[in-house]
Amino acid sequence: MMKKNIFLIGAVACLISQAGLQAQSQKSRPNIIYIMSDDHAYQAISAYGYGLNNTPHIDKLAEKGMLFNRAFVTNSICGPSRAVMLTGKYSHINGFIDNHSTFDNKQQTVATILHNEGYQTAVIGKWHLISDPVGFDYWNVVPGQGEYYNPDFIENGVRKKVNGYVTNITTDFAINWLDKRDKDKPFFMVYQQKAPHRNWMPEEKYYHLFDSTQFPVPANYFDDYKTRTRAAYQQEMEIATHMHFGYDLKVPVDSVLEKKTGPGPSLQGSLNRLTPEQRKKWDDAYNPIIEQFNKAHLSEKDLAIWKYQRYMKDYLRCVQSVDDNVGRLMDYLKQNGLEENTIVIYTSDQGFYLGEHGWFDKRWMYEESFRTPLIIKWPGVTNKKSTSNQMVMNLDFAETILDMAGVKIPADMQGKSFAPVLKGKQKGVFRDAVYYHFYENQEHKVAKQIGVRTERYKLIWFNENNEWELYDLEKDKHEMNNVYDQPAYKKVQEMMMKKLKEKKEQYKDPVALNDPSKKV
Ligand code: SGN
Ligand code: CA
Repeated sequence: MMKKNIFLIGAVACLISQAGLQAQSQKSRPNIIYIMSDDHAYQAISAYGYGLNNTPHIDKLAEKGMLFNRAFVTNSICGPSRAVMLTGKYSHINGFIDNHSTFDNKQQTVATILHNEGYQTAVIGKWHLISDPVGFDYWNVVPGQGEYYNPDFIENGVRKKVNGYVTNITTDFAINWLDKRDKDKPFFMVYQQKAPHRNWMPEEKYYHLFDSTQFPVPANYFDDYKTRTRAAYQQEMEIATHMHFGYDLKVPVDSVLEKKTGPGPSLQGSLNRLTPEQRKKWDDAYNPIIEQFNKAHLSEKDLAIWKYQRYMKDYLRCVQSVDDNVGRLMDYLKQNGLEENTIVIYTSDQGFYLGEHGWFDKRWMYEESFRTPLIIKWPGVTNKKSTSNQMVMNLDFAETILDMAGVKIPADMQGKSFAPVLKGKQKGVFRDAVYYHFYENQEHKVAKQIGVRTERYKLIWFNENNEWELYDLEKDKHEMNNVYDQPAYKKVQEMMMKKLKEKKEQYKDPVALNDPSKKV
């Protein structure tokens, strides 16, 4: 009897301590906030050192963590990038190849895995994958691209209009969810801003930020695309030629000027969402700009520069609200004792052109759109103020997140965890080359392209045109001089061709690589 009792007491004690251990390990598992803004160029984060604007809150993440100088996307456009991040698989495997695809939401994602592992999961803000989010306990997303003012949100399937400015509202929802969550479980929150995506409608309080700023015009703003292939001449993403006066620049003009660019999409739909009070403030801010413009009668070159300045002001004003809201979210963590056990990742769905090559938008394998900002704060693990030049990809995000959460990475994911880089324990090169495949030649007429980048070189095949470009990034970091077929680069070209084939095979891309000697 005595023996039996001791046994029972022992068994109960053991169960209690096991439960205790489990609870403890649940608690000690890190929370993860994945922040992804839409079209946020690394040039527009002050921690990257371009001197265009000040983003103190995003910079603070870099001060407390690691900033990546070479983070790349596999396919530089919204939906595809999001699908890659969720699945850890290239577009040809996860099935979401361009913005016209629909995400197969029955497939494995980082969210479903973490959810099954006991994490509370939420996605808030931009989604853009067409099918409903799966794997999230809570979702509250904007339909499609979303609107800046008084936007619609779909909360767990129910659509409603919410008053206010989208960047702030997204954060309100995020904080609200954090507040109401089950505090005994770790959380994974995907917080995705619509800003600073086109049509760049700033928040009222920033209507006059940068009023007196003249942004430096990039040295290759008037790029003539000499040495480049047909793709560079076919695109429709030049600030000077393809931006629309009313829609993009907020200055509706007379027919003569608009004839050149076409009237473009209307801003009216977005303006109609404004309340009379909001509309008055908008008009008070933009009418003087319209008046000044109409008086100025700018020459063609001055007009191109004026457009650049106009674009930069509104784009960077939208970024300012993004930064403020990163600050709000970080304040919440601090005030609620979550700062030390929450990993914060800041990134964008791709990079963006701020006038380089004369462009806005993304899509190309050139650095500005191929690269994306990436800053990770992993308290107690990542050294403060550290930077990394290792080549990492959005293909690695799911794997890295799982690794940081202490969860096994499924073998069918195609990237790899760069946690060793974050821990300062990476020995040697993390990855020798990055493989790229862009499929969508529609809006902005950017040719389809496939390519590979190593530490020093980049080879791009424009598959529809069957034309090639090769860059020596050490000598030509702005990719102005295509050296493909130049005798001095014969060996490099061969090496890069081999690399392209190797990577295409490694990632099981079914595309057939054509014979480079055959011109279309
Ligand atoms: C919209 C924009 C394009 C932009 C795509 C894709 N046009 O269609 O300029 O390239 O989104 O952006 S707009 O007239 O609707 O503003 S993405 O970030 O969603 O991929
Ligand atoms: Ca985007």
